Amino acid sequence: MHRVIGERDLTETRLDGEAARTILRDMVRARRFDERAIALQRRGWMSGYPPFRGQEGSQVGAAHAMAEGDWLAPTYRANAMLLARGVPMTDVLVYRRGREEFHSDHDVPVLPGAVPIATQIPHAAGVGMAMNYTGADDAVVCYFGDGATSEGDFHEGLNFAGVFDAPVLFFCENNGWAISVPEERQTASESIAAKAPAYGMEGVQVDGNDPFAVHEATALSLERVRGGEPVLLESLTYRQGAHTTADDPSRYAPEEPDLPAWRTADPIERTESYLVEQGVVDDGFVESVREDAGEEITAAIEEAESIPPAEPDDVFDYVFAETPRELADQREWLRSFVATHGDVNELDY
Ligand SMILES: Cc1ncc(C[n+]2csc(CCOP(=O)(O)OP(=O)(O)O)c2C)c(N)n1
Ligand SMILES: [Mg+2]
Repeated sequence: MHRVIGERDLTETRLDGEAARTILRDMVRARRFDERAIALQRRGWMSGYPPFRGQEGSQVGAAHAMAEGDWLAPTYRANAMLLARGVPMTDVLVYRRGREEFHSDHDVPVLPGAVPIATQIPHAAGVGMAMNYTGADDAVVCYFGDGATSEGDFHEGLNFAGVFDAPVLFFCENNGWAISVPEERQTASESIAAKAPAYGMEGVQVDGNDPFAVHEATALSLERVRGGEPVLLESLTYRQGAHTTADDPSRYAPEEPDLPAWRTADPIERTESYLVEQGVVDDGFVESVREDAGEEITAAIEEAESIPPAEPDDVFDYVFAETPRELADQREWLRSFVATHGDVNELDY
């Protein structure tokens, strides 16, 4: 029913030393971004941030297996994928500060990160169906978490994609948690990949902390997808940090999770030691990438600070063509709040 692609020797993949170095570089770059973003949130620079620490191998490995024209339908957690695809750091930061549009004019095909869980899954099926109508040879990678598989949208999206042969890779990053709900409470299925045959698809599991295995599994799946056969790929990894900066996992997550070590081990340390052993990188590689990434982030923060923050009124736009009465009333209320308090951040949620 499903294959497990475990620890991959580079020789078993289509990657050469240069490609492997790029993957490790993007993992380290993403980690540095994540660390700085958390620090920025702590000093009130943005209202909330969802860290992806521990998931870099899974996200970067998958991103590098995509072709240039492939669409990504991400969530709030997929920022390492966005960065590895080529979205500038400034754009990710500006989005986190409330602006819905990208600031730069990059041409990476990516939908806005979905915060309502699983809503991007039927969207991705629709994008894939549109590709079939236009005859495009592109594919869609739909990223979602383990928790999203309990939503009706998961069923609807996979069902449509299966019936209409939409070129979509359903990339489920199983990080062990949906906020405080552990994966064993998420489903009674033997795995998430095991659900695939119910939609007429192949289901695949991959060791999500091995970026080369993820790259290989994603590349193989995308070949099938481009032939009109959607795939459900489950990447097994672990959320090392909090759900968001508003969460305290010490209240529910055990210090020693009851999962195999390969699930919870650090993907960067593992990849670095493997590549050092293979003679593909030297000892100083990670440190020098960290330094460069630090400079890149500092410049991105400066640029983001020069962009005007979102207007509170923005949250009322873009949903309805004509604003309904209740929403108009709420907008009036918010406008008068801002007029008297000077700042929306004074709101007590
Ligand atoms: C429709 C909907 N219901 C509930 C929530 C609240 N919520 C935010 S994140 C989350 C858990 C999602 O878990 P998972 O899909 O595993 O993604 P992860 O956060 O682990 O990346 C929930 C329930 C939401 N955002 N949208
Ligand atoms: Mg999860």
